[in-house]
Amino acid sequence: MISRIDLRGSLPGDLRDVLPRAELDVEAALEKVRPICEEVRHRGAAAVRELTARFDGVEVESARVPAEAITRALAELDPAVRAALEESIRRARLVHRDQRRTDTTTQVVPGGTVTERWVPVDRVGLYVPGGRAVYPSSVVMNVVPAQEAGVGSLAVSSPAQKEFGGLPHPTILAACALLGVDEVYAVGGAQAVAMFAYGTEECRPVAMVTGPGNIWVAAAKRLLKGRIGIDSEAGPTEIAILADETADPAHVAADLISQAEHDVIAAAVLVTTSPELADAVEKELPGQVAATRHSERITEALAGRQSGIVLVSDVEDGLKVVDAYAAEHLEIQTADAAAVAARVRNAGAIFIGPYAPVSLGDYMAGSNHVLPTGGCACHSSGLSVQTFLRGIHVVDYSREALAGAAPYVCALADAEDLPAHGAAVRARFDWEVPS
Ligand code: HSO
Ligand code: ZN
Repeated sequence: MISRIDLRGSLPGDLRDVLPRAELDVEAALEKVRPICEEVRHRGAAAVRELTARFDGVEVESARVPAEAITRALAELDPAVRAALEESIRRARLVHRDQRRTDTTTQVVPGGTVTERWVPVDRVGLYVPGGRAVYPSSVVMNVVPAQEAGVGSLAVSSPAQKEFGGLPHPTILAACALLGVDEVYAVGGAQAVAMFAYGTEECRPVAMVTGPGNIWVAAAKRLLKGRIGIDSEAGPTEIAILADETADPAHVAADLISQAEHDVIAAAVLVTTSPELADAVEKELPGQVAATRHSERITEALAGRQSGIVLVSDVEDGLKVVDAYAAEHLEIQTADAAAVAARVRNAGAIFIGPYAPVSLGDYMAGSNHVLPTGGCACHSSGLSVQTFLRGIHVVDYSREALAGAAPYVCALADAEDLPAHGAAVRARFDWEVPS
């Protein structure tokens, strides 16, 4: 059901070559997505409507979801789901509120200061997928940091669903209502990203698009990046678990299965120092998989070459392996888990010990579940308030402070053969500053 890689003994030079990982070829989708974006750019709302009819099989008069539909979706939401979403929002707000930045002012020299002023992005478009994966929790995880950052204008777009009369999925609408988002569009795929980037008669252009999506959405974001800011590209979800003999195999198996549930290309990787645990987890998997609803999808994900059990000699080597893998989610289920976790360098999020499964983080820990995948955790972080802020450097120098800097500016400008740079400084002193 799941393959094994034995790395006991010495570790290979480049661990990334031997570790399981799926690849998503976004590049190949770019050419298909380009004409779609061009259509929206040149023909606006009419093109969006036609593309919705073509790709989603729904004729809609307007892409904008009426306010009554959003209110109705909330009124009809299952009370248990409503309570859970409210609690998820509350916890996420607590964490993200604490991420707010305060401006810093540094006095570089007397009379010369640099302030870093944090300014939220003015307007953000959030894409919410609507196919097999309808995740109101992802609406929470995108909207909360944007709101806590102070983003003034937030629009959501999610595919028009035939079975819901051309509206996005009602749980998505209800989540928007709970979060106070009233600008929602029933548009999916690349055309949604293009609508946000270029704007249409119905939707003002945004400065930034975030949110997960399929390969077409990822390709459109890559194509339009620069015109708009984007979050990092979301690939298939991943869980890595670093465990020793103290871990409970039933928990380890359940956690691997929980993320394999997302997709046939989701990755579940166990890195363990204990062959006995590896055996026990392998024994657990079939029964647990058989007992769950999406067993087919999970079986394919676990059997895929992106998943596996990696045996290592000790926790030291285990840390090297998980750092090389740089998982989106990393659970540490070892003795002294907090101390081991503190030594991890690369992971989107770390879950410590037996009572912090990834599914807690998916919904209710307060942490964000939009995290770097595909090894990007070695250079990027998950979504946070910071994602929606820009740090503007504000430079304030007096005449005296500039006079002190002038010779240095001139020397470096000359060294770079840019004498006009130096001249711009000297002009302020009637050439009294020596060059
Ligand atoms: N594990 C996913 C997020 C999610 N799980 C949404 C359930 N719903 C990526 O972090
Ligand atoms: Zn999940």
